Amino acid sequence: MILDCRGKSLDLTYPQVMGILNVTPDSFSDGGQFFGEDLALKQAKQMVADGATIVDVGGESTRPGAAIVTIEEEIARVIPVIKAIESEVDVVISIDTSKPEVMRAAIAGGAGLINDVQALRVNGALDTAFELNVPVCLMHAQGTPKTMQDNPQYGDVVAEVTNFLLERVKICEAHGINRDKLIIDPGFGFGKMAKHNLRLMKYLEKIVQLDLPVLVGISRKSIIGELLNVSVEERLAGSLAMTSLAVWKGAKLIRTHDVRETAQAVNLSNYVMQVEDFD
Ligand code: 8Y7
Repeated sequence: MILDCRGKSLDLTYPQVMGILNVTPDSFSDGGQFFGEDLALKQAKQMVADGATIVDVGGESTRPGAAIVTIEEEIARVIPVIKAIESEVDVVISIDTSKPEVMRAAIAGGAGLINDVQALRVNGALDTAFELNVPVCLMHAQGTPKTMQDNPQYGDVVAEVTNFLLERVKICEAHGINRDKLIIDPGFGFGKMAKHNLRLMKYLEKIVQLDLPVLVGISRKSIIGELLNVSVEERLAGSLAMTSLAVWKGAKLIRTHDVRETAQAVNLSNYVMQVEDFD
């Protein structure tokens, strides 16, 4: 399956690695480290050298309790970075935003994919995504970043997340967005307790069975810290373990801070999956 990202094609026959490039001064695990154009460009180049085929540029922190960012501020943060990457690096640029205005500016600046943790639920986002005609990742989230981890409740988390994604896919299609433009994501950590995240991973094939490419973002997330009792700097091994499971279950995109190590885990998992039983 080939995704057309505004002239750059993304081959999802094999799982691909999406590198995280936060251009926020307050990001959760790399707070401010890559704030600024030069550092961002350097980081993007390194991620591509390490095996990323997508760079996910985000200017609004989605961590619980993060400050609200205005449209103007978000555009001012991400557009110079997107333009710099577009002119110097051969990679699909993804824009991590829920704001239609930021989507427009980012795609005009050279991004080829929209990563929306709100699954196009913000006013005007559906129409904007249709007009821009680029692939969109629809992610499940319960609640808003500010309060989502307070006390998330589910009956059957796998069924509820699956139904939500199915519903968003139908709404996108009703708005003219072609199915071949859609990626789906269970949204690990977005309004989910450890037990919900674990269940979603165990039954990830239920989401894969919707027959759309599945993206998984679990890199350094608090579920790993909670279950292994490790700080954010010590979550790489746990993140890689979860990556291998996700790939084994059929995920086609892995979003990560640690591209080199994740690409190795993805490749090795993929080697196992490629084994022919009679050779
Ligand atoms: C995800 C994401 C974040 C994820 C997708 C973090 C922007 C929190 N997580 N996008 N964004 N999926 N598609 O810890 O899981 O990276 S932000």
